[in-house]
Amino acid sequence: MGALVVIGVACAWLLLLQLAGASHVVYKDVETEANAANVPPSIVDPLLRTGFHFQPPKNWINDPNAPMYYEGWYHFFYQYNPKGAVWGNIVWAHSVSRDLINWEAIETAIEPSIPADQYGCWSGSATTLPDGTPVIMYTGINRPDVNYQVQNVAYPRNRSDPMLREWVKPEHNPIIVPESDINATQFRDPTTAWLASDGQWRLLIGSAAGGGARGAAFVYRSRDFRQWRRVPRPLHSAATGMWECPDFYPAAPGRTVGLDASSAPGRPQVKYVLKNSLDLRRYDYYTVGTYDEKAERYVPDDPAGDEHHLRYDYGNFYASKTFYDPAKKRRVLWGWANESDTRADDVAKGWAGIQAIPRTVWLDFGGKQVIQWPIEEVEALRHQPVTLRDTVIKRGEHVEVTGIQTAQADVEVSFEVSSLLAGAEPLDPALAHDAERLCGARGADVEGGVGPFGLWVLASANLEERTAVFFRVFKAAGSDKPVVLMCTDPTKSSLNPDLYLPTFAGFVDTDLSDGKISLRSLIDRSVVESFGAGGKTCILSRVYPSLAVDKNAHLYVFNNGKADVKVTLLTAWQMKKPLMNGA
Ligand code: DQQ
Repeated sequence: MGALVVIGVACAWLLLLQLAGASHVVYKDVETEANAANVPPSIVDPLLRTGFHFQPPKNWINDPNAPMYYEGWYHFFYQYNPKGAVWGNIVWAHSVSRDLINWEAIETAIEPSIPADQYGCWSGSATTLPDGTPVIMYTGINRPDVNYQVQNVAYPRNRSDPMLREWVKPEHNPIIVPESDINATQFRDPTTAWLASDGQWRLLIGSAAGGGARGAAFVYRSRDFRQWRRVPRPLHSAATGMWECPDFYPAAPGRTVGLDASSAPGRPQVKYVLKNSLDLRRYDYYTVGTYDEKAERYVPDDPAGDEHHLRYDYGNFYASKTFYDPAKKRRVLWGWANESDTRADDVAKGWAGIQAIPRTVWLDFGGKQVIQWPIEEVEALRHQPVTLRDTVIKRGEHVEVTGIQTAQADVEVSFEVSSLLAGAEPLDPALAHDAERLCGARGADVEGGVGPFGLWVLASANLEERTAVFFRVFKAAGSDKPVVLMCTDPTKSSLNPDLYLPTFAGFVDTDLSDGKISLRSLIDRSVVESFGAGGKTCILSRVYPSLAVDKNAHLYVFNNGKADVKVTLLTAWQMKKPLMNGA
């Protein structure tokens, strides 16, 4: 049987090669091209293309790079393949905006051009020097055979151009090279630098230690932004595997006002967030803790934090990066959301990857976790609001929200639940720490006590297709605190059987003491980006409906729990399309 399969595959290859030869077409990647022919029509439907999420007109994008504010303009750079819809040929594409929502694409900022980056210009960050000059530090690949990584800088050619169109790489690049005890293929993604109390710069580089077993953020120190020295011990390290794209920033618990990284060292009451993008799992994890400047160490408040794995987003969100926005005194988070269909689909679509809506981030009152909320500017896209008020949804019922098109919408809803603990289903101790498995086992259609209740978005008229975003309340043995789970269940989001449709879930840190919980979902054709309990738990999910497209997309509130749920207020807006890089 196995042999037959092998022979079959070999024959198919030969046939494809013959076909390629016969038509005198040279296919670089025969398999990809062949698979592209089998792509179901719905995937390539331009009506599944997102509209108000950041993206270029075509091709592949990944990590956000060096977001910054300069002379009245927001600058956003990103990893981009100018030649296709798969990862490769990476350059730094560059867009500018006045409001983080309407974007204009300008010249490529950084592309391979010097020995220190000739095989790749990978991720990095921007730092504003005391005289106002922005400087970019990024990872360059300088060897063809292996991904040998060094760090380079680039400066604007003309500081009086607020668009910062041209970037110059000084002769002294690379400015940081891996020492012999560092694995040079795991040494990348420099953070924004900050000025410590001793007047010297610090920055972090993502890496691995212990033969790759530990993730590590190495600290580098400099007086002049030119000569950098590594501090022997990493700022922090944990047994998780390689850390990509570290991010490290100060925040004052309970204050939505952001802090510039250079203004905070040594200030009392300031906590720090350390984020890493975990290469092994492709998720962004963070801890909250203390930065001990003298010891050059970061200590998470929760000693088990590195394993507990708080995530910015429990869905499809990676390689994120924050920046301090001096214009609005806030810290803003960008994150990349990859597609979740196949590589062949991406080739057929001609595009792959979007950025999540930028989020304002701050620390909750207790300093335990990051709270995230879509930047206020996105609200300028809202129009035609419709509302639902004081509507009780009984066991097994659903209510449609009508009056607007909801394929591109912003929905805010407040729920009220009664008989909390009495009605809640028991929490299986085996799943008590695994939100994703719990949600997989107790999905949107499995009746519970309190919940599942929430939204069906991108739903078809007869509900054959629907993506559920919902809460479910559990009662843990021996505890009088409810355990609240938030999930996105896309298992019914498309009739197309070949899609990768993972269920995403996270716990919500709330005791539901007033019985109230809120949900906001930004729906943009093939993305559903949701914020539970005012931004305590966030889930971004990519879905590709085949029926619930454009005018055929519906929105419902549902309750599959035994206990009644009241929608105290739901407001849904249609979303206008912003200027999006000419797309
Ligand atoms: N993507 C970049 C790397 C980074 C990874 C390359 C994370 O610099 O580590 O495109 O997605």
